[in-house]
Amino acid sequence: MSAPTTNKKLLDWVAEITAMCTPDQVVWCDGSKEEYDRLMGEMVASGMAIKLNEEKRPNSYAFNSDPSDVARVENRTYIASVKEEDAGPTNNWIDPVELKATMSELYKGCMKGRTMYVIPFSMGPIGSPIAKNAIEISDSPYVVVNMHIMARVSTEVLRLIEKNDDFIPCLHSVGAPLEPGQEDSRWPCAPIEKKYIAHFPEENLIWSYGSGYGGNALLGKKCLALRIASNMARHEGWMAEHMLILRFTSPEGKKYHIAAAFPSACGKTNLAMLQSTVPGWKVETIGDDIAWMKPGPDGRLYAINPEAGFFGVAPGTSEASNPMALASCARDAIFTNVVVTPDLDVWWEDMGVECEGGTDWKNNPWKPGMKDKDGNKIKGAHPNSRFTARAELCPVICPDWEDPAGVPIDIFVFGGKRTSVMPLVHEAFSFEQGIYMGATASSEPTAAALDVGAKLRFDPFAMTPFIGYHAGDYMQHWFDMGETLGDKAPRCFYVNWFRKTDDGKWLWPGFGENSRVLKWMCDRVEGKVGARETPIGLMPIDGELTLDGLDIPASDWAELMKVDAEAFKATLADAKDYLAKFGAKLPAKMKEQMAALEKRLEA
Ligand code: OXD
Ligand code: MN
Repeated sequence: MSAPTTNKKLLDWVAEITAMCTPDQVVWCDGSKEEYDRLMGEMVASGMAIKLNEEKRPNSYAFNSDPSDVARVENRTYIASVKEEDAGPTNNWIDPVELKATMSELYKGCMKGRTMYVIPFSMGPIGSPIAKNAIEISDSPYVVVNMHIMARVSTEVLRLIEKNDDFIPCLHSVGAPLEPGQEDSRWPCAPIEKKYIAHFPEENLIWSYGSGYGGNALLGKKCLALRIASNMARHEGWMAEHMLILRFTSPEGKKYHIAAAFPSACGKTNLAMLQSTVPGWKVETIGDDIAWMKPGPDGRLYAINPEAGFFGVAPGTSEASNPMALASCARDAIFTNVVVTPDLDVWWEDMGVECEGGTDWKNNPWKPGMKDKDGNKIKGAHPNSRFTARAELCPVICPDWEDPAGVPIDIFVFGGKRTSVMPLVHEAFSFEQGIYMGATASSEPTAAALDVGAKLRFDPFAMTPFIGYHAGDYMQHWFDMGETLGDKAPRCFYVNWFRKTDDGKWLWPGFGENSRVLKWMCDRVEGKVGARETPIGLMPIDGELTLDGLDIPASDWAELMKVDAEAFKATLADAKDYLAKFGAKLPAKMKEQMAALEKRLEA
């Protein structure tokens, strides 16, 4: 196939990788439907993909991964900056020369017997001033079809690369060369000790080897849009964050844009697609995972969703928890590691519908309630099984979610999962205190008995595995952005949907009712409601966060809004311990925030 571009930099790179990886053939992708259908047809024929029931799940396919290749591999993920101190304490580091030598050995001949796909893609609407052009080279047709949904794959990107002579190179191989006559496995991949997810921040280069799953292989997502982009953003004066973006519109038509960061398992996708219970107010989704934000000409912060699809966790997604996510994958979707039912539809745990059985994620016959030899229940779907769904199919997608200029962010929300201590909502006194809130976002260790008494798990800005440089410098970048934005900076709030009574009952109904909390935030921005000052921040005045129609006893509300200074002192002590690991790179402003909080808690 002749190359559909004249860009020398790109042609040279493709030639270099072809010579190193020695694929049987090179295919340049164009992102067309014809390409998608052809690759899916080939994967169905090879047994890698299952075509689902056209009536029930039109144009959709299911895949099962190798049981060893089911999630992001953080302990095999590297930031290979020239200096170790630039990777910081939250990243694994290897010297880039050494890592390139190791990986070049692995890449040598690694695509033998396979096709090498060259995938031109844009993160963000093609041509947007906030978007980035990139090329992923991959020997996985599964990666190509997923990239069709998750990014904008198009030959238009080649035209932009020709114009700007600039792209981010992303190299991926499943790391499983085929000898002549050797039968392929259903899901080729390399053993864990040969997997590498490598980032070279000084070169804006990504090299991934050995895994075909999710963020390890769809390199536009975590590798480019977060790790590499966060590093580019700090040098270029913008922000790449692990945040959902939503629009919340009042009955009068006033639009508020909210970006929110939560660690995993805190309902980020659910909040992005929330069905508001506040009369007349509606939520529209702009993104469910990543926000790229740049100051606009008016000095406000404008956000785009760099992705084009959702790579959502399937288990727990139901009509009750997130009907909009279910609707997004009603057709044209890819499912990985779920149950395939005898009528060729999909099922997963907590989908809210009965299942008589089918083929489980390990490709074995499966029935609900089945137990393994030790008496443990066998799950049909892997807990990290996923749907890949086109954002445009989400019934509540915002009509201008692809506006290249982005949307102006009014509100930042941070949060974590705490069954005690942290109230339902509080607002920062200032943007700088908001940064402290984001930097100390934390969850309790899981309820396992072994964890009782263990310290909080901190996940600053839900970015721990995704900051592509030193996390102390990353916090400083937040303060620098605060200075740039001045009084145009978004207002900052911290929420906790997960408070429980001493006897284990949820204090807050959550889900759609969370819209009441969002409405209070918008009322604060609008200056429509006051707030009471507490040592930790500003909190709702009783009656101003509407509870109409909810059956919440006054005592539960008091508990949800309680600020226990002693308990907060313990949380602050944990935060100090955690932040100590950033050493000299911990911003002075962070220390100021801690000292000020300590003083308010003592008062
Ligand atoms: C994701 C994650 O898959 O954050 O989005 O792990
Ligand atoms: Mn994520």
